[in-house]
This record gives sequence, structure tokens and C-alpha cells, in this order.
Amino acid sequence: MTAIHDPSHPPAIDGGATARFSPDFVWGVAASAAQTESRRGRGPSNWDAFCDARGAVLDGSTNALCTGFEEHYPADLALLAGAGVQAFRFSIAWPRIQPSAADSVSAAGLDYYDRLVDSMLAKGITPWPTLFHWDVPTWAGDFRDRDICQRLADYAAIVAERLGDRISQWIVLNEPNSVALRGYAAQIHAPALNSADAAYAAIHHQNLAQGLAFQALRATLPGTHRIGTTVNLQPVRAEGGHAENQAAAQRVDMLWNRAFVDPLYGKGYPQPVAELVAPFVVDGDMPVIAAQPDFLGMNYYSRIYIKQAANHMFGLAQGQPPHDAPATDYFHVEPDGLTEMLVRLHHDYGAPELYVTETGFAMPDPPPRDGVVDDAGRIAHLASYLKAAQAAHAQGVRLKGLFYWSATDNWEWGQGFAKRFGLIHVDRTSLARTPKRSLGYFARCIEHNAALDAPTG
Ligand code: IFM
Repeated sequence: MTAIHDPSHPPAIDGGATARFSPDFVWGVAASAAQTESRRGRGPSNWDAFCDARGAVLDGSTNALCTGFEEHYPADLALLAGAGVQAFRFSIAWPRIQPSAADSVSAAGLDYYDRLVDSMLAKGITPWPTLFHWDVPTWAGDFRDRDICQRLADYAAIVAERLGDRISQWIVLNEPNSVALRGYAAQIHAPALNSADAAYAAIHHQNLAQGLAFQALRATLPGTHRIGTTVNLQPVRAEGGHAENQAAAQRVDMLWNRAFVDPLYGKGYPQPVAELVAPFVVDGDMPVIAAQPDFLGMNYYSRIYIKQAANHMFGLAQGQPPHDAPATDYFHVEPDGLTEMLVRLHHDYGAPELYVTETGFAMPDPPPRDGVVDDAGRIAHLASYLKAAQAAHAQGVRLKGLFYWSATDNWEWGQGFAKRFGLIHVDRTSLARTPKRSLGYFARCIEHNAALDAPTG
């Protein structure tokens, strides 16, 4: 890591003693199988179908190779370990474990994750698997169908049986809200549907699948293992603060945030979501869904801005963020929204253990020069988000860790390869890895267990 440490910028710890995170704070990075692994050796998936449809992915790319992670992970892990990264949130590809049918369990698929986990452990990196980060094997159908719930839980048990001797923290789902609303209503994610009813089915069936998976994992793993799940949580604001948009903002807060977190903590669905999902709810579902996780993972990038729009689905449309909000290639930058959401979770759900399981920045990075990518803009944004996380911690939020998204540049779903989030650059032709300066900054924060100032100049 010496190449990306910059001795002209000694670390300055902002804010005295309170600027440090708790001593058991976990510093990690995150990634997913569907965005980094190739298609080789696995069965067909919903996302293969999505990106094989002409025009679905903005840059015309597909997920055929992604970052070639199965072959290149030793290089990635070496760079991460060199930076002192303590944990790697990766995902297991369901289509690699059960490629063609419920009984088609792939020994090669399980062996691959076995090797990956052992390699992490050998480098002192704790594996944090996510069991479902959006890739569904074609045979398993989709979340309009209740049958998928038990299928997902059975798959979770297969993975836990194989890896449970070396992994003691598990994440069940990644962002069921993104899946339901972007995939089943807005058509911009797999399975590219445009139906409010399909989205309501996907909300309830993902919640139920998650509850059944918690049961399966708790039955399979020792009681000391910790099982959580991850939602992409965003404070919602009315565009321009206008009164006529307030009701729309409240509705989105219920559909996007509370429809997933409330029932998980036994509060049931908020109204009016309860009425919308009612056709899919069967007696006995809600206690299963109320899994009371050992920790909650929150992915955070920015707030949502909403305006009412009578002719649109749900009667609302995406609004504009404030004009002065700085932007990345993909999202606007709102660190205070991170503090806001962490504090809200703390108050609304009984002070749970929280992890920021993703936060990160897609930036127009310059090409590598002299073995490093100079990404000063990403460092500045990351410093502001780390300080925002620190501010929540200082207010008593039980924030236990933070995972940067993403370890490497990768395939960003419908956006293709155009969005580069990584702390490590990936050359699109050779797949060679080059560290960015942000990895060095992250390394210094880890070393000091603190949100350090971004270097100036
Ligand atoms: O790349 C995605 C990830 O798969 C889920 N959370 C948001 C990231 C950035 O868009």
C-alpha cells in the first residue's frame, strides 16, 4: 500500500476523542456476485435475460464477464488486505449453487465459494456473505409467485450448511425495495415489469422469503452466528418542499423504507401498504416476516425527492434534488441524510445494531498513472460520509461498521460499465487491477478507526 499513501498529507483526526468509532467497529468493502463474476460455471439468471434484451443496458454491455472475479479475486484480496480492510461483503450467486433446478446443487459452485472464503480468511479478511443480491436462477421464477419464498430459504440452508463452519455473520437480502420497485414497477431492473400489483407481490414475497430464510439459517447455524439483512434506506423529501408534494413523499417513505423495515421488527405493514399487499398475505405470514434480525444493514447513497404526478404509477414521480447538492456520476451527495436515517432507525426500531453495508461514489476517474488512479473527488465525498456516520455514532446510534461500495469498479446493472464506484480500478480490456488513492485514504481511516479529513491540495 505504500504506493498510495501520501506522506505530504499526514492524517488529521477531526473533532478530538469523539471522532473515533467504537473499538469493535468493522471497516469493510462490498461487492456482489452478479456484478463481478462471469457467467461461466453457473446457470442462467433473471439478469442474463435482462441484459440480453437489446437496449436494456445503457452502454450495450452485458454481464458475461463482469470483472472476472472468479479468476482475479486473489489480486483484489491482496490489495484489500494491504489496505487493512477487515471485512468483505460479497454475495453468493444463487444460479451458481442451484443452476437448473431445486435438486441441481452444484458441487463446483459450492467449492468455488469455499475457496473464496478460505482465501479471505487466510488474508485476515472476515467474509460477510449476502445470500441474495438480485440474481435469481431462471428455474426459480420471480417474486410474483409465492413458491419462490421457500425456494430461496432452501437455497440459504444449502449455503449455510457448507460455509457455516467458517462464517459467523450473514446478510439475507440486499435491497428488496430496489428489487420490488425498480424491477417490478419501473422496468429498470430485472425482471423489467411495469405493474404496481407485481411490485406489491414482490414486496410481500421478498419479506416472506427473508423470514423463511432467517428460520432456515437459525435452524442450520449455531446460535452464536449473527444474521441480518440489508435495505437501501433513504430519507424522502417533497420536491422543493412544496406542500402539494408532502403526501407523495410520505407515500414513498412507506413504500420504499417502512414496507420493509416495519414488518421485520414486528410492526406490520404501515397503512396504506397493508391494503396494497393484502391480496398476497396469508394467515401466519406476518410472524414469519418479523424475524427481529441480529443487526440491520443499511445501504445509503442519497435522499429521494418526490413530486405528485397524477398520471404516473402510484400518483407520483421522481423530483429534483436541491440545485446546490454536489453530484457524482450517478447520485447527488448528501452526507447529512446518512446521519438522519441512522438516527431515525435507532429511534424507530429499538436501537438496533446497525451497519452501513454500502455507501460509495461513481466518479469519472482519470486513467491509472504510475500505478495509481488519482480520485481526489471520491476521497472528499467519502470523508464527508464517514463524518456523517461518525456524527450518528456520536449521538448514541449503535453503528458497528461501514462497508464501502465497491471494492473494485464493476458492472452497474442497467448502467453497464460506465459507472465506476471502486476503490480499485479495473481495466475493461485486460481486467488488470490498479489501486486508487481513495483506497489509501480508506486505509488511513481504518488504521486510526476514525473519519479522517480528506487531504487538501
Ligand atoms: O451497485 C449497486 C448495488 O448492487 C446495490 N446498491 C447500490 C449500488 C450502486 O448503485
